[in-house]
Formats: sequence, C-alpha cells, structure tokens
Amino acid sequence: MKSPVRVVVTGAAGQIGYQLLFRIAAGNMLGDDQPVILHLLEIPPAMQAVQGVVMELEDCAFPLLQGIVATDDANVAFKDADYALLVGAMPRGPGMERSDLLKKNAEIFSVQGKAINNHANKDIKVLVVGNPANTNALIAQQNAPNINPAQFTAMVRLDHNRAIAQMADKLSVGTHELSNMTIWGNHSSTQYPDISQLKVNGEVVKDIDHNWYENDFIPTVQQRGAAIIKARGASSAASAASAAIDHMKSWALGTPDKDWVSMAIPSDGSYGIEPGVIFGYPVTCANGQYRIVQDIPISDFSQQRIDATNQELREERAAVEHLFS
Ligand code: NAX
Repeated sequence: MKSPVRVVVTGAAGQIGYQLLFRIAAGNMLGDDQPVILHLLEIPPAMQAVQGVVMELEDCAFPLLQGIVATDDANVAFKDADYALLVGAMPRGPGMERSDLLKKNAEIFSVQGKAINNHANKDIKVLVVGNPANTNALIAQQNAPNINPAQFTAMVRLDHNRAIAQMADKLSVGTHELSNMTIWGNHSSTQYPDISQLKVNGEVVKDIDHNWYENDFIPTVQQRGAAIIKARGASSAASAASAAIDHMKSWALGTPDKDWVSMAIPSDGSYGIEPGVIFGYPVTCANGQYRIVQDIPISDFSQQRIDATNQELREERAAVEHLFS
C-alpha cells in the first residue's frame, strides 16, 4: 500500500464539497491504491455542518480514508498538503458588481495562497473551482512565491465535459467516442469551446454547420450553468465535483494517448497569450506534469474568440493586481 497523501478541500460544507469529498475518499480521483487524509477547510459558521460531513465520511468506512482534519484555520488546513481543491468562495450577492465579487474573493485567495506557500508540500497540485476561478487561481499563485507557479490551475473541465456531452448528442455517439475537445480561456461566458480538432473514434469531425456551432452550440455550453440554476433552483454541484475529480485525475495519473483535456493554467506565450493570466488550454498530462498541446491551427474565428476571453482575463487581473504580494 502506498503512503497516504493529504488532500485539502475548501468550502467543505458547501454543495460541491459534499459531492466531492466522498468520491475522493472512495479513490475516484487518485486511484484505488492511493490512501488519502482529507483536510476540510471552512469558515467558522459552517464548522458545525462540517462535523456532520465528517461523521458521514466516517460512516462510509472507506478503506482508503486514513484520516480527517476539519478546521477553520488555513494554516492548519494546508499543512503538508499534496493536493488542494479550492472550492469555497464568496458568492455573488444581490446588487453586487463583478468587481466587488473579484475583490472579496481576492481577499480569500490571497490568504489561502500565503498559507499554501508557508505550509504545503512544495509539489502541491492546486485546482481552483471557486469563481471567478481563473483569477482566484492567479491570486493564490501570486501569494505563493515559493511554490512553482505551474502548480496553480483553475477548472474549465466542467465546460469541457459539457461541450463533449452536447457534441455526443448532436452526432448521436457515446461521449467515450469523442476526443480532442478544447476550452480556451476563462471559465465565464467568454470561454471558447473549440471543436475544430474534435474526433469521433479517431476521425476528425467535419461538416458541422457553422451557424449551428456559433449560434446554438457555443451559447449552450457557455450558458449551461445558468440553465441548470433555472431548472434546479441551485447551481450545478454534482457535475462540478465530477469535473474537479476529472481534472485532478488527469493531472495526477495522465491523459490517454492521442487525446487531451482542457485545463486553465498559467499562460506562457503559447498561442499568443502573454504570461500573466490563468488560461484554458488543451493539455496532455504524464508523470504528474501537464504540457500545452502546440501547433493547433487557429482560424480567424477562433482567434477572435481567444482574443475576447484573453481580454476579459487581463481586465480581471487589473482589478486585483494590487493584492499580489
Ligand atoms: P456553496 O455556497 O454551496 O458552498 C461554498 C462553501 O464555501 C460554503 O460552505 C462557505 O461557507 C465556504 N466558504 C466561503 N468562504 C470560505 C473560505 N474563506 N474558506 C473556506 N470555505 C469558505 O457553493 P458551491 O455550490 O459549493 O460552489 C462553490 C464555488 O464553485 C462557487 O464559487 C461557484 O461559483 C463555483 N463553481 C465553479 C465552477 C467551475 O466550473 N469552475 C462550476 C460550479 C460552481 O458554480
């Protein structure tokens, strides 16, 4: 048996946390030979609810779950952490401007970035789910100067999975038959789901009607979160947790041959995105490292979409830059 790894989940008493923790403890994220110690971080008013989650985790008697730490102190939560899923965030309240939301969350993620810097394992893999996810990841990264910046990522995998599901439906195939989907940019309504490289059973998909793609498919993927809120009366939680599991699993255990996944990662100049933002890219993963897929042809249409989402991320960055350490 391997030695256990420590996995932090923030917002552990929230909707996504509740869907996530049991799957991590069951081995869905890191494999059924990898024991875990779960670290649950919450704010003080939610600690009683966290105790209920802890009781339920205990009652599952998961063979891989070798310990639970529940705390409202980020310095305790990130101690020796190997993986962190930063889910807890300040929701947008009535009348709240996007800039206020950015600032409130910037405060949370700067504190957590510092705690990661000071207490976590230096190889920690960080996934930010809490919105605005890309910019929250940037803030955490900028507050952790002693951690490799590449270890800070944000989630666009839910968008990636949504795009695959929509295309599988359109093409009347199973999701497992599709590969090479890409989500570029921000996890927001400017994200760009790119099907130019999409394959069914290894064959490039051709003859997709551009009008349908631009005016039906792209808005459906971009607005899927809002459609779920309208239908369910609550935001997507199980699918978000499932995507977070997928993101970490791909990163830790690798991607299949001839396929890639979408991860928001620090831009490095690839595809003309200058360093300084956390940008959704197509990546392959092996040996716990990700690598951007290079040389994908970019059409004029794609370039416009990529530029728009890049622009939005630069504006988000400008609103919070003063919080960088
Ligand atoms: P909930 O409101 O159910 O849960 C959030 C939890 O975070 C609460 O229990 C709260 O007490 C806790 N929290 C707040 N501040 C904290 C802090 N400083 N430290 C630790 N915990 C803290 O929200 P939920 O539905 O679970 O969603 C969580 C976040 O995921 C939201 O920001 C949401 O917008 C975001 N999402 C991101 C998605 C993505 O694809 N990147 C998709 C799903 C989801 O909408």
